Amino acid sequence: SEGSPAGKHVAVFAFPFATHAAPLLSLVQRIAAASPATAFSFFSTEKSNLACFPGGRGGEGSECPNVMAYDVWDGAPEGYVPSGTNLVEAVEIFLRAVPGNFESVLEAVERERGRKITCLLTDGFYWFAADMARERSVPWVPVWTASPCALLAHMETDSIRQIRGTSDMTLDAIPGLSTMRMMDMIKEIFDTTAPLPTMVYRMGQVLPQAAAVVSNSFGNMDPIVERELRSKLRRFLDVGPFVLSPPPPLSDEHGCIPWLDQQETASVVYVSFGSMIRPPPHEVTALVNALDKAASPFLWSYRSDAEAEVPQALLEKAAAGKRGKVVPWAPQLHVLRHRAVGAFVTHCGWNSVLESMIGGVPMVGRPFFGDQCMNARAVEAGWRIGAAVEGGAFTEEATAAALERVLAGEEKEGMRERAGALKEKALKAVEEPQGSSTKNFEALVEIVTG
Ligand code: U2F
Repeated sequence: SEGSPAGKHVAVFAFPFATHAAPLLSLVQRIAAASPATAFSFFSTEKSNLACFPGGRGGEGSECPNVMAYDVWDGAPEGYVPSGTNLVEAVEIFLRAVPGNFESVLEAVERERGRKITCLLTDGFYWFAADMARERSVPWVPVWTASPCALLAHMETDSIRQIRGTSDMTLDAIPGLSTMRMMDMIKEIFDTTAPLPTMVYRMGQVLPQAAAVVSNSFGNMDPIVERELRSKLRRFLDVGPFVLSPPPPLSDEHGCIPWLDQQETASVVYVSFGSMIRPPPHEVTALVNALDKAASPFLWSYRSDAEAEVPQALLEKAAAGKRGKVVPWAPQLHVLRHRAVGAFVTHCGWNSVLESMIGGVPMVGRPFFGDQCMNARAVEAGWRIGAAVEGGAFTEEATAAALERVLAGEEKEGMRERAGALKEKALKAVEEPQGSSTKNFEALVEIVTG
């Protein structure tokens, strides 16, 4: 046990899928560094903890000695073999085990560390933490990892469900979402039965009980959305972009940066679809042809696996004329901050959108699921720092048109200027002592450890 039972003890509940646990842990490590006397217990599944804590379990001798990792059950019955890459199935199995899996380990950890918990810091999804925190009379602080406009949509689900209209009708009646069309809404909002949609619905209902909701965004990024969230939540603390505090060290095993060094300023199209998505082959072909037509050099982070090799056409085009480079993984933040990059073809995952803003790079959006459609719409019609591919999928014509708008058309200068302005705002928010993210982080540390 770690001495004084009066000492502070923060329990952290991670969501062990997609890009959720790692950003939460990096935030926790920052809070832990600011409050060395507070104990932090980080709960996730064994698989997720192995990825997050490559050097062991944290604790004594690690970078953050006051953060320790603990495994919770992933919900899979003994001998269960996951059916390949079906993420939804794994999530649904996990959701059947909450909150019991967290509760049982939490009680054991409180005994082991000799301290009752004094705060519950969780992934934003975990609606059940509202009750757990109330029963223990401790503050609940959920962390939202996607876009603020998606968070607002979850909180406005009841109103959105009542709207009747065509798919291209805008949500004028809902402040903060008036540039969004019905077709941009997160599909889960309209599903009242499946486990994931049920989870985000409950979340939207209980978030107003939280002591504060933390967001991976920065002040004045989306003023009306922020105003609405402030009016609905007890505290809305935007402390992002998380990735700038501190920025990751450059690791460039495929030589992306030296290759970019040889390219002209704002000439290269960077292509990536995040950590989970691989567009279907016919869309890859359409994008390859559109890039060819634009005659732009390109850097493509192509996720392939045993079933889907990198398409031959892509490799040939890349080799011909040395105009393209295809890599399995790129140091994305550093790539987007490189002067040679002129556009980003993206699925509009929230981290990618933020990183593009940090680089001041306009986007071509091809969203796939979840919050991505809202993000793509905000990029095109809200911030006006990019173009969505018409029709919602890569065809040669629609992709060439979107690339043209971003790289050569008359809107190009305006897009670059607005992207540059957002970049300045993001950097000021985190880098300056009076920046909004700096101040909000101080407030967060006080709520969590004070
Ligand atoms: C889910 O998003 P993803 O994880 O699929 O995509 P992003 O939010 O854009 O995050 C991808 C991260 O991976 C990094 C990149 C981002 O930080 O810099 N990366 C890289 O470093 N190198 C590469 O070659 C490719 C990617 C979900 F699908 C979204 O809808 C949500 O918005 C998001 C946040 O909850 O999670």
